[in-house]
Amino acid sequence: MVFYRSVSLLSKLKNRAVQQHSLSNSVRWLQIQTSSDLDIRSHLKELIPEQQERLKKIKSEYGKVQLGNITVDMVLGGMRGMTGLLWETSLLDPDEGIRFRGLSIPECQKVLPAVKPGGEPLPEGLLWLLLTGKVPSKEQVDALSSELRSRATIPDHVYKAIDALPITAHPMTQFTTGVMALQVQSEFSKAYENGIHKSKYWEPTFEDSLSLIAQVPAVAAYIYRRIYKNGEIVPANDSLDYGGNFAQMLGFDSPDMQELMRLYVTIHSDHEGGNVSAHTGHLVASALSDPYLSFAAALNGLAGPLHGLANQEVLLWIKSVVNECGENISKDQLKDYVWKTLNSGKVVPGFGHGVLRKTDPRYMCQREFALKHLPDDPLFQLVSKLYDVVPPILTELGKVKNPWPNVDAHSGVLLNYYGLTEARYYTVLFGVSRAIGICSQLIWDRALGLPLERPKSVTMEWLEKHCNKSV
Ligand code: NMX
Ligand code: MLT
Repeated sequence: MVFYRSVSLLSKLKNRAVQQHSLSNSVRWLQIQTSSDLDIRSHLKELIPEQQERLKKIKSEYGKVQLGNITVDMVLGGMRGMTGLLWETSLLDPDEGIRFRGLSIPECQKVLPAVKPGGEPLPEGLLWLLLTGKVPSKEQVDALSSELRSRATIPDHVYKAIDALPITAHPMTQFTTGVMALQVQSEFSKAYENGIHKSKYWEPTFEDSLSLIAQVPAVAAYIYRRIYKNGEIVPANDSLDYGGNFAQMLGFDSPDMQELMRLYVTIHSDHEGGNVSAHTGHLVASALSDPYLSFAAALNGLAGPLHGLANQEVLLWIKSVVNECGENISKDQLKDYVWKTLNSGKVVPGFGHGVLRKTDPRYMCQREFALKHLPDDPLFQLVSKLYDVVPPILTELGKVKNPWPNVDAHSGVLLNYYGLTEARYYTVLFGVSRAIGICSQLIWDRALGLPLERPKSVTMEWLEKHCNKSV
Protein backbone atom coordinates (compact mmCIF):
# COMPACT_ATOMS: atom_id res chain seq x y z
CA MET A 1 0.00 0.00 0.00
CA VAL A 2 2.79 2.36 1.04
CA PHE A 3 4.68 1.28 -2.07
CA TYR A 4 1.71 2.13 -4.37
CA ARG A 5 1.24 5.50 -2.70
CA SER A 6 4.92 6.28 -3.22
CA VAL A 7 4.79 5.21 -6.87
CA SER A 8 1.75 7.38 -7.51
CA LEU A 9 3.34 10.32 -5.69
CA LEU A 10 6.56 9.87 -7.65
CA SER A 11 4.72 9.76 -10.97
CA LYS A 12 2.74 12.88 -10.02
CA LEU A 13 5.96 14.64 -9.10
CA LYS A 14 7.59 13.49 -12.32
CA ASN A 15 4.71 14.83 -14.42
CA ARG A 16 4.89 18.18 -12.69
CA ALA A 17 8.67 18.17 -13.08
CA VAL A 18 8.37 17.61 -16.84
CA GLN A 19 5.77 20.38 -17.04
CA GLN A 20 8.10 22.72 -15.15
CA HIS A 21 11.10 21.89 -17.28
CA SER A 22 9.23 22.72 -20.45
CA LEU A 23 8.25 26.09 -18.97
CA SER A 24 11.63 27.34 -17.99
CA ASN A 25 15.05 25.92 -17.41
CA SER A 26 15.82 28.65 -14.95
CA VAL A 27 13.21 27.43 -12.49
CA ARG A 28 14.37 24.43 -10.53
CA TRP A 29 11.93 21.90 -9.30
CA LEU A 30 12.44 20.04 -6.06
CA GLN A 31 9.55 18.21 -4.51
CA ILE A 32 10.85 16.08 -1.67
CA GLN A 33 8.54 16.71 1.24
CA THR A 34 10.56 16.81 4.42
CA SER A 35 9.84 19.17 7.27
CA SER A 36 12.79 21.43 6.37
CA ASP A 37 11.59 21.38 2.78
CA LEU A 38 8.61 23.39 3.97
CA ASP A 39 10.86 26.00 5.56
CA ILE A 40 11.92 28.62 3.03
CA ARG A 41 14.97 29.55 5.15
CA SER A 42 16.58 26.16 4.61
CA HIS A 43 16.17 26.58 0.84
CA LEU A 44 17.85 29.99 1.00
CA LYS A 45 20.68 28.64 3.15
CA GLU A 46 21.36 26.06 0.50
CA LEU A 47 21.07 28.46 -2.43
CA ILE A 48 23.08 31.41 -1.13
CA PRO A 49 26.63 29.93 -1.22
CA GLU A 50 25.97 28.64 -4.74
CA GLN A 51 24.77 32.06 -5.96
CA GLN A 52 27.67 33.83 -4.21
CA GLU A 53 30.08 31.60 -6.15
CA ARG A 54 28.18 32.34 -9.36
CA LEU A 55 28.52 36.10 -8.83
CA LYS A 56 32.23 35.75 -8.00
CA LYS A 57 32.75 33.86 -11.25
CA ILE A 58 30.84 36.43 -13.30
CA LYS A 59 32.99 39.18 -11.76
CA SER A 60 36.30 37.43 -12.34
CA GLU A 61 35.54 36.09 -15.84
CA TYR A 62 33.43 38.88 -17.33
CA GLY A 63 34.21 41.89 -15.15
CA LYS A 64 35.63 43.91 -18.06
CA VAL A 65 33.03 42.96 -20.71
CA GLN A 66 31.19 46.07 -22.02
CA LEU A 67 27.39 46.09 -21.84
CA GLY A 68 26.83 49.07 -24.14
CA ASN A 69 27.79 52.68 -24.66
CA ILE A 70 26.51 55.47 -22.48
CA THR A 71 25.31 58.39 -24.61
CA VAL A 72 24.50 61.96 -23.62
CA ASP A 73 20.86 61.19 -24.48
CA MET A 74 20.85 58.47 -21.83
CA VAL A 75 22.33 60.76 -19.19
CA LEU A 76 19.77 63.48 -19.99
CA GLY A 77 16.93 61.04 -20.59
CA GLY A 78 16.44 59.43 -17.19
CA MET A 79 18.99 56.66 -17.92
CA ARG A 80 16.53 54.94 -20.26
CA GLY A 81 18.11 51.85 -21.86
CA MET A 82 21.22 52.04 -19.66
CA THR A 83 21.99 48.69 -18.04
CA GLY A 84 23.19 49.47 -14.54
CA LEU A 85 21.61 47.23 -11.92
CA LEU A 86 21.63 43.62 -10.82
CA TRP A 87 18.08 42.39 -10.02
CA GLU A 88 17.58 38.66 -9.68
CA THR A 89 13.87 38.24 -9.02
CA SER A 90 12.44 39.34 -12.36
CA LEU A 91 13.35 40.55 -15.83
CA LEU A 92 11.33 42.76 -18.17
CA ASP A 93 11.28 42.23 -21.92
CA PRO A 94 10.05 45.31 -23.85
CA ASP A 95 7.75 43.21 -26.09
CA GLU A 96 6.86 40.24 -23.95
CA GLY A 97 6.59 41.91 -20.53
CA ILE A 98 7.60 40.66 -17.12
CA ARG A 99 8.98 37.25 -16.23
CA PHE A 100 9.22 36.31 -12.57
CA ARG A 101 12.31 34.09 -12.23
CA GLY A 102 11.85 33.12 -15.85
CA LEU A 103 8.07 32.59 -15.75
CA SER A 104 5.62 34.81 -17.63
CA ILE A 105 2.30 35.81 -16.02
CA PRO A 106 0.25 33.15 -17.91
CA GLU A 107 2.86 30.55 -16.90
CA CYS A 108 2.62 31.64 -13.25
CA GLN A 109 -1.16 31.36 -13.50
CA LYS A 110 -0.68 27.79 -14.69
CA VAL A 111 1.93 26.50 -12.25
CA LEU A 112 1.69 28.45 -9.01
CA PRO A 113 -0.61 26.88 -6.42
CA ALA A 114 -4.12 28.35 -6.15
CA VAL A 115 -6.98 28.00 -3.66
CA LYS A 116 -9.02 26.03 -6.19
CA PRO A 117 -8.01 24.34 -9.44
CA GLY A 118 -7.70 26.90 -12.24
CA GLY A 119 -7.90 29.75 -9.72
CA GLU A 120 -5.61 32.76 -9.48
CA PRO A 121 -2.10 32.19 -8.10
CA LEU A 122 -1.49 32.60 -4.38
CA PRO A 123 0.88 35.55 -3.77
CA GLU A 124 2.75 33.48 -1.17
CA GLY A 125 3.62 31.09 -4.01
CA LEU A 126 5.02 33.97 -6.00
CA LEU A 127 7.04 35.08 -2.96
CA TRP A 128 8.50 31.58 -2.72
CA LEU A 129 9.32 31.66 -6.43
CA LEU A 130 10.95 35.10 -6.26
CA LEU A 131 13.05 34.15 -3.24
CA THR A 132 14.22 30.72 -4.34
CA GLY A 133 13.74 30.52 -8.12
CA LYS A 134 11.66 27.38 -7.56
CA VAL A 135 7.97 26.76 -8.07
CA PRO A 136 6.62 25.74 -4.66
CA SER A 137 4.26 22.91 -3.85
CA LYS A 138 0.89 23.70 -2.23
CA GLU A 139 2.32 22.40 1.09
CA GLN A 140 5.23 24.83 0.86
CA VAL A 141 2.88 27.70 0.08
CA ASP A 142 0.66 26.75 3.03
CA ALA A 143 3.71 26.67 5.30
CA LEU A 144 4.74 30.14 4.09
CA SER A 145 1.16 31.43 4.54
CA SER A 146 1.13 30.27 8.13
CA GLU A 147 4.60 31.75 8.76
CA LEU A 148 3.32 35.11 7.43
CA ARG A 149 0.20 34.86 9.62
CA SER A 150 2.39 34.25 12.67
CA ARG A 151 4.23 37.53 11.97
CA ALA A 152 1.20 39.68 11.17
CA THR A 153 0.47 41.29 14.56
CA ILE A 154 0.82 45.06 14.43
CA PRO A 155 2.23 46.89 17.47
CA ASP A 156 -0.17 49.46 18.85
CA HIS A 157 2.15 52.42 18.31
CA VAL A 158 1.81 51.90 14.54
CA TYR A 159 -1.92 52.64 14.70
CA LYS A 160 -1.20 55.62 16.95
CA ALA A 161 1.32 57.02 14.46
CA ILE A 162 -1.26 56.74 11.67
CA ASP A 163 -3.99 58.22 13.87
CA ALA A 164 -1.77 61.25 14.50
CA LEU A 165 -2.28 62.22 10.84
CA PRO A 166 -5.42 64.02 9.72
CA ILE A 167 -7.91 61.63 8.17
CA THR A 168 -7.64 63.72 5.00
CA ALA A 169 -3.92 62.86 4.60
CA HIS A 170 -3.39 60.92 1.38
CA PRO A 171 -3.63 57.15 1.99
CA MET A 172 -0.05 56.75 0.69
CA THR A 173 1.19 59.27 3.28
CA GLN A 174 -0.61 57.27 5.97
CA PHE A 175 0.83 54.03 4.59
CA THR A 176 4.44 55.24 4.54
CA THR A 177 3.95 56.55 8.10
CA GLY A 178 2.72 53.10 9.16
CA VAL A 179 5.74 51.41 7.55
CA MET A 180 8.11 53.89 9.23
CA ALA A 181 6.44 53.17 12.57
CA LEU A 182 7.01 49.42 12.00
CA GLN A 183 10.71 50.18 11.57
CA VAL A 184 11.29 50.30 15.33
CA GLN A 185 11.08 46.50 15.33
CA SER A 186 13.88 46.10 12.74
CA GLU A 187 16.07 43.07 13.48
CA PHE A 188 18.64 44.24 10.96
CA SER A 189 19.23 47.62 12.58
CA LYS A 190 19.53 45.97 16.03
CA ALA A 191 21.92 43.34 14.71
CA TYR A 192 24.02 46.02 12.99
CA GLU A 193 24.23 48.02 16.21
CA ASN A 194 25.38 44.85 17.94
CA GLY A 195 28.17 44.36 15.41
CA ILE A 196 26.83 41.52 13.22
CA HIS A 197 29.38 40.04 10.75
CA LYS A 198 28.69 41.07 7.14
CA SER A 199 28.38 37.42 6.04
CA LYS A 200 25.25 37.21 8.20
CA TYR A 201 23.51 40.40 6.98
CA TRP A 202 21.00 38.46 4.96
CA GLU A 203 19.56 36.70 8.02
CA PRO A 204 18.07 39.73 9.87
CA THR A 205 17.21 41.18 6.45
CA PHE A 206 15.19 38.03 5.82
CA GLU A 207 13.48 38.37 9.24
CA ASP A 208 12.59 42.02 8.63
CA SER A 209 11.44 41.36 5.08
CA LEU A 210 9.13 38.52 6.00
CA SER A 211 7.65 40.49 8.90
CA LEU A 212 7.18 43.54 6.70
CA ILE A 213 5.46 41.52 3.97
CA ALA A 214 3.28 39.88 6.66
CA GLN A 215 2.31 43.19 8.26
CA VAL A 216 1.62 45.55 5.36
CA PRO A 217 -1.85 44.15 4.54
CA ALA A 218 -3.10 44.82 8.09
CA VAL A 219 -1.61 48.34 8.10
CA ALA A 220 -3.11 49.04 4.67
CA ALA A 221 -6.52 47.67 5.70
CA TYR A 222 -6.47 49.78 8.87
CA ILE A 223 -5.93 52.89 6.75
CA TYR A 224 -8.78 51.97 4.40
CA ARG A 225 -11.22 51.35 7.26
CA ARG A 226 -10.02 54.48 9.10
CA ILE A 227 -10.58 56.78 6.13
CA TYR A 228 -13.64 55.29 4.44
CA LYS A 229 -15.48 53.05 6.95
CA ASN A 230 -15.65 55.14 10.14
CA GLY A 231 -12.70 53.27 11.63
CA GLU A 232 -14.67 50.02 11.92
CA ILE A 233 -11.95 47.40 11.78
CA VAL A 234 -12.53 43.97 10.22
CA PRO A 235 -10.37 41.37 11.98
CA ALA A 236 -8.11 38.98 10.08
CA ASN A 237 -9.46 35.53 9.28
CA ASP A 238 -6.63 33.13 10.04
CA SER A 239 -8.11 30.39 7.91
CA LEU A 240 -7.55 32.52 4.80
CA ASP A 241 -4.46 32.94 2.62
CA TYR A 242 -2.54 36.22 2.26
CA GLY A 243 -4.57 37.72 -0.63
CA GLY A 244 -7.94 36.41 0.58
CA ASN A 245 -7.30 37.71 4.08
CA PHE A 246 -6.27 41.11 2.75
CA ALA A 247 -9.60 41.41 0.90
CA GLN A 248 -11.35 40.25 4.08
CA MET A 249 -9.63 42.87 6.28
CA LEU A 250 -10.52 45.57 3.77
CA GLY A 251 -14.13 44.46 4.27
CA PHE A 252 -14.77 42.35 1.14
CA ASP A 253 -15.71 38.74 1.68
CA SER A 254 -16.89 37.76 -1.79
CA PRO A 255 -14.85 34.86 -3.21
CA ASP A 256 -14.44 36.73 -6.53
CA MET A 257 -12.95 39.78 -4.80
CA GLN A 258 -10.59 37.46 -2.92
CA GLU A 259 -9.52 35.93 -6.23
CA LEU A 260 -9.02 39.42 -7.68
CA MET A 261 -6.84 40.36 -4.72
CA ARG A 262 -4.69 37.24 -5.21
CA LEU A 263 -4.20 38.14 -8.86
CA TYR A 264 -3.66 41.83 -8.07
CA VAL A 265 -1.01 41.18 -5.41
CA THR A 266 0.76 38.64 -7.62
CA ILE A 267 1.04 40.77 -10.75
CA HIS A 268 1.99 44.09 -9.11
CA SER A 269 4.76 42.58 -6.97
CA ASP A 270 7.86 43.00 -9.10
CA HIS A 271 8.85 44.66 -12.39
CA GLU A 272 12.63 44.21 -12.51
CA GLY A 273 14.94 46.67 -10.77
CA GLY A 274 14.86 49.96 -12.67
CA ASN A 275 11.32 51.16 -11.94
CA VAL A 276 11.17 54.07 -9.51
CA SER A 277 9.97 52.15 -6.44
CA ALA A 278 12.21 49.09 -6.83
CA HIS A 279 15.24 51.17 -7.71
CA THR A 280 14.63 53.48 -4.75
CA GLY A 281 14.29 50.55 -2.35
CA HIS A 282 17.48 48.99 -3.70
CA LEU A 283 19.40 52.28 -3.61
CA VAL A 284 18.42 53.09 -0.02
CA ALA A 285 19.14 49.52 1.11
CA SER A 286 22.59 49.74 -0.47
CA ALA A 287 23.51 52.13 2.37
CA LEU A 288 22.61 49.22 4.70
CA SER A 289 19.39 50.96 5.66
CA ASP A 290 17.07 48.23 6.94
CA PRO A 291 14.13 46.86 4.88
CA TYR A 292 11.57 49.13 6.59
CA LEU A 293 13.55 52.30 5.80
CA SER A 294 14.21 51.10 2.27
CA PHE A 295 10.62 50.08 1.56
CA ALA A 296 9.21 53.32 3.01
CA ALA A 297 11.47 55.21 0.58
CA ALA A 298 10.25 52.99 -2.25
CA LEU A 299 6.63 53.81 -1.35
CA ASN A 300 7.35 57.51 -1.65
CA GLY A 301 8.42 56.89 -5.25
CA LEU A 302 5.39 54.72 -5.89
CA ALA A 303 3.21 57.62 -4.72
CA GLY A 304 4.18 59.70 -7.78
CA PRO A 305 1.57 60.11 -10.59
CA LEU A 306 3.91 58.88 -13.34
CA HIS A 307 4.45 55.66 -11.34
CA GLY A 308 2.06 53.90 -8.92
CA LEU A 309 -0.34 56.80 -8.39
CA ALA A 310 -1.35 56.36 -12.03
CA ASN A 311 -3.89 53.71 -10.91
CA GLN A 312 -5.71 56.40 -8.91
CA GLU A 313 -5.43 58.85 -11.80
CA VAL A 314 -6.91 56.34 -14.26
CA LEU A 315 -10.10 55.75 -12.32
CA LEU A 316 -10.55 59.46 -11.55
CA TRP A 317 -10.04 60.23 -15.25
CA ILE A 318 -12.52 57.51 -16.31
CA LYS A 319 -15.06 58.87 -13.83
CA SER A 320 -14.57 62.38 -15.20
CA VAL A 321 -15.28 61.01 -18.69
CA VAL A 322 -18.51 59.44 -17.39
CA ASN A 323 -19.51 62.62 -15.54
CA GLU A 324 -19.08 64.72 -18.64
CA CYS A 325 -20.28 62.35 -21.37
CA GLY A 326 -22.13 59.45 -19.67
CA GLU A 327 -21.28 55.72 -19.59
CA ASN A 328 -22.37 55.08 -23.18
CA ILE A 329 -19.94 57.53 -24.69
CA SER A 330 -19.23 56.96 -28.39
CA LYS A 331 -15.71 56.37 -29.69
CA ASP A 332 -15.77 59.78 -31.41
CA GLN A 333 -16.70 61.55 -28.18
CA LEU A 334 -13.98 59.56 -26.40
CA LYS A 335 -11.41 60.69 -29.00
CA ASP A 336 -12.38 64.31 -28.35
CA TYR A 337 -12.01 63.79 -24.60
CA VAL A 338 -8.53 62.25 -25.01
CA TRP A 339 -7.44 65.19 -27.19
CA LYS A 340 -8.86 67.63 -24.63
CA THR A 341 -6.72 65.97 -21.93
CA LEU A 342 -3.60 66.09 -24.10
CA ASN A 343 -4.21 69.68 -25.21
CA SER A 344 -4.46 70.78 -21.59
CA GLY A 345 -0.86 69.58 -21.07
CA LYS A 346 -1.71 66.37 -19.21
CA VAL A 347 -0.80 62.75 -19.85
CA VAL A 348 -3.41 60.07 -20.54
CA PRO A 349 -2.99 58.00 -17.38
CA GLY A 350 -2.53 54.24 -17.78
CA PHE A 351 -0.88 54.47 -21.21
CA GLY A 352 2.81 54.43 -22.08
CA HIS A 353 5.81 52.89 -20.35
CA GLY A 354 9.50 53.49 -19.77
CA VAL A 355 10.51 50.02 -21.03
CA LEU A 356 7.48 48.14 -22.45
CA ARG A 357 6.76 48.58 -26.15
CA LYS A 358 3.61 46.43 -26.34
CA THR A 359 0.44 46.05 -24.27
CA ASP A 360 1.43 45.18 -20.71
CA PRO A 361 0.66 41.48 -19.98
CA ARG A 362 -0.54 42.67 -16.56
CA TYR A 363 -3.21 44.66 -18.44
CA MET A 364 -4.09 41.59 -20.50
CA CYS A 365 -4.56 39.26 -17.54
CA GLN A 366 -6.80 41.82 -15.83
CA ARG A 367 -8.76 42.14 -19.08
CA GLU A 368 -9.19 38.36 -19.11
CA PHE A 369 -10.37 38.49 -15.49
CA ALA A 370 -12.93 41.15 -16.48
CA LEU A 371 -14.11 39.15 -19.51
CA LYS A 372 -14.68 36.18 -17.20
CA HIS A 373 -16.27 37.94 -14.22
CA LEU A 374 -17.71 41.31 -15.33
CA PRO A 375 -18.08 41.39 -19.12
CA ASP A 376 -21.12 43.67 -19.02
CA ASP A 377 -19.80 46.22 -16.54
CA PRO A 378 -20.12 49.66 -18.20
CA LEU A 379 -16.75 50.90 -16.90
CA PHE A 380 -15.03 47.77 -18.21
CA GLN A 381 -16.62 48.47 -21.58
CA LEU A 382 -15.31 52.01 -21.42
CA VAL A 383 -11.81 50.69 -20.66
CA SER A 384 -12.13 48.40 -23.69
CA LYS A 385 -13.11 51.37 -25.87
CA LEU A 386 -10.07 53.28 -24.60
CA TYR A 387 -7.91 50.35 -25.72
CA ASP A 388 -9.15 51.03 -29.28
CA VAL A 389 -9.15 54.82 -29.12
CA VAL A 390 -6.03 55.93 -27.20
CA PRO A 391 -3.09 54.13 -28.92
CA PRO A 392 -3.70 55.69 -32.40
CA ILE A 393 -3.95 59.16 -30.83
CA LEU A 394 -0.74 58.75 -28.83
CA THR A 395 0.95 57.41 -31.96
CA GLU A 396 -0.27 60.47 -33.88
CA LEU A 397 1.46 62.71 -31.29
CA GLY A 398 4.70 61.37 -32.73
CA LYS A 399 6.77 61.44 -29.54
CA VAL A 400 5.23 58.72 -27.35
CA LYS A 401 7.42 55.61 -27.49
CA ASN A 402 4.76 53.20 -26.29
CA PRO A 403 1.11 54.04 -27.01
CA TRP A 404 -0.22 50.86 -25.35
CA PRO A 405 -1.94 50.47 -21.97
CA ASN A 406 0.01 49.55 -18.84
CA VAL A 407 -1.05 47.74 -15.64
CA ASP A 408 -2.76 50.81 -14.19
CA ALA A 409 -5.17 51.24 -17.10
CA HIS A 410 -7.20 48.29 -15.90
CA SER A 411 -6.94 47.71 -12.16
CA GLY A 412 -9.34 50.47 -11.02
CA VAL A 413 -12.42 49.26 -12.87
CA LEU A 414 -12.05 45.76 -11.40
CA LEU A 415 -11.77 47.08 -7.84
CA ASN A 416 -14.60 49.54 -8.47
CA TYR A 417 -16.85 46.71 -9.67
CA TYR A 418 -16.45 44.81 -6.39
CA GLY A 419 -17.17 47.92 -4.32
CA LEU A 420 -13.67 49.24 -3.64
CA THR A 421 -14.56 52.53 -5.28
CA GLU A 422 -12.19 54.93 -3.48
CA ALA A 423 -9.58 55.68 -6.15
CA ARG A 424 -7.30 57.67 -3.82
CA TYR A 425 -6.65 54.41 -1.97
CA TYR A 426 -5.55 52.35 -4.98
CA THR A 427 -1.81 53.02 -4.82
CA VAL A 428 -1.74 51.53 -1.31
CA LEU A 429 -2.83 48.19 -2.82
CA PHE A 430 0.02 48.47 -5.33
CA GLY A 431 2.37 49.19 -2.41
CA VAL A 432 1.30 46.11 -0.44
CA SER A 433 2.07 43.97 -3.46
CA ARG A 434 5.38 45.68 -4.23
CA ALA A 435 6.67 44.79 -0.74
CA ILE A 436 6.93 41.19 -1.99
CA GLY A 437 9.20 41.99 -4.94
CA ILE A 438 11.35 44.66 -3.33
CA CYS A 439 11.92 42.73 -0.09
CA SER A 440 12.74 39.49 -1.95
CA GLN A 441 15.49 41.28 -3.85
CA LEU A 442 16.74 43.07 -0.69
CA ILE A 443 17.41 39.66 0.88
CA TRP A 444 19.47 38.73 -2.16
CA ASP A 445 21.22 42.14 -2.15
CA ARG A 446 22.56 41.34 1.31
CA ALA A 447 23.19 37.65 0.59
CA LEU A 448 25.28 38.55 -2.46
CA GLY A 449 27.04 41.38 -0.64
CA LEU A 450 26.07 43.98 -3.24
CA PRO A 451 27.86 47.28 -2.65
CA LEU A 452 26.77 50.85 -1.95
CA GLU A 453 25.12 52.31 -5.06
CA ARG A 454 26.91 55.46 -6.15
CA PRO A 455 26.84 56.33 -9.87
CA LYS A 456 28.83 59.27 -11.25
CA SER A 457 27.02 62.49 -12.09
CA VAL A 458 28.26 65.36 -14.28
CA THR A 459 27.34 68.99 -14.95
CA MET A 460 26.22 70.56 -18.24
CA GLU A 461 29.61 72.29 -18.39
CA TRP A 462 31.33 68.92 -18.06
CA LEU A 463 29.19 67.51 -20.89
CA GLU A 464 29.95 70.48 -23.18
CA LYS A 465 33.68 70.22 -22.57
CA HIS A 466 33.72 66.43 -22.89
CA CYS A 467 31.68 66.46 -26.11
CA ASN A 468 33.77 69.27 -27.66
CA LYS A 469 36.85 67.17 -27.05
CA SER A 470 35.30 64.09 -28.65
CA VAL A 471 34.25 65.79 -31.95
N1 NMX B 1 0.04 60.58 -22.41
C1 NMX B 1 0.58 61.72 -22.93
N2 NMX B 1 1.89 61.85 -23.21
C2 NMX B 1 2.67 60.79 -23.00
C3 NMX B 1 2.18 59.57 -22.50
C4 NMX B 1 0.81 59.50 -22.19
N3 NMX B 1 0.24 58.41 -21.67
N4 NMX B 1 3.20 58.71 -22.40
C5 NMX B 1 4.31 59.36 -22.81
N5 NMX B 1 3.99 60.62 -23.16
C6 NMX B 1 4.89 61.68 -23.59
C7 NMX B 1 5.88 62.00 -22.48
O1 NMX B 1 5.28 62.83 -21.48
C8 NMX B 1 7.01 62.64 -23.24
O2 NMX B 1 6.60 63.95 -23.56
P1 NMX B 1 7.69 65.18 -23.53
O3 NMX B 1 8.77 64.78 -24.48
O4 NMX B 1 6.88 66.34 -23.97
O5 NMX B 1 8.19 65.27 -22.13
C9 NMX B 1 7.02 61.83 -24.54
O6 NMX B 1 5.71 61.26 -24.67
C10 NMX B 1 8.04 60.71 -24.56
O7 NMX B 1 7.85 59.89 -23.44
P2 NMX B 1 8.20 58.32 -23.51
O8 NMX B 1 9.65 58.21 -23.79
O9 NMX B 1 7.26 57.64 -24.40
O10 NMX B 1 7.85 57.84 -22.04
P3 NMX B 1 8.75 57.89 -20.71
O11 NMX B 1 9.59 56.67 -20.67
O12 NMX B 1 9.44 59.20 -20.58
O13 NMX B 1 7.63 57.84 -19.59
C11 NMX B 1 5.62 57.09 -18.56
C12 NMX B 1 6.90 56.68 -19.29
C13 NMX B 1 4.96 55.84 -18.01
C14 NMX B 1 6.00 58.00 -17.38
C15 NMX B 1 4.68 57.83 -19.54
O14 NMX B 1 4.31 56.97 -20.58
C16 NMX B 1 3.46 58.41 -18.86
O15 NMX B 1 3.53 59.52 -18.34
N6 NMX B 1 2.31 57.65 -18.87
C17 NMX B 1 1.12 58.08 -18.17
C18 NMX B 1 1.27 57.82 -16.68
C19 NMX B 1 1.22 56.35 -16.36
O16 NMX B 1 0.36 55.63 -16.83
N7 NMX B 1 2.16 55.89 -15.51
C20 NMX B 1 2.12 54.51 -15.03
C21 NMX B 1 3.31 53.66 -15.47
C22 NMX B 1 3.20 52.28 -14.91
N8 NMX B 1 3.39 52.26 -13.46
O17 NMX B 1 2.60 51.74 -12.72
O18 NMX B 1 4.41 52.78 -12.96
C1 MLT C 1 6.14 49.11 -12.49
O1 MLT C 1 5.40 48.13 -12.30
O2 MLT C 1 7.06 49.39 -11.71
C2 MLT C 1 5.83 50.02 -13.63
O3 MLT C 1 5.29 49.34 -14.72
C3 MLT C 1 6.91 50.98 -13.99
C4 MLT C 1 8.18 50.43 -14.57
O4 MLT C 1 8.39 49.26 -14.74
O5 MLT C 1 9.03 51.30 -14.89
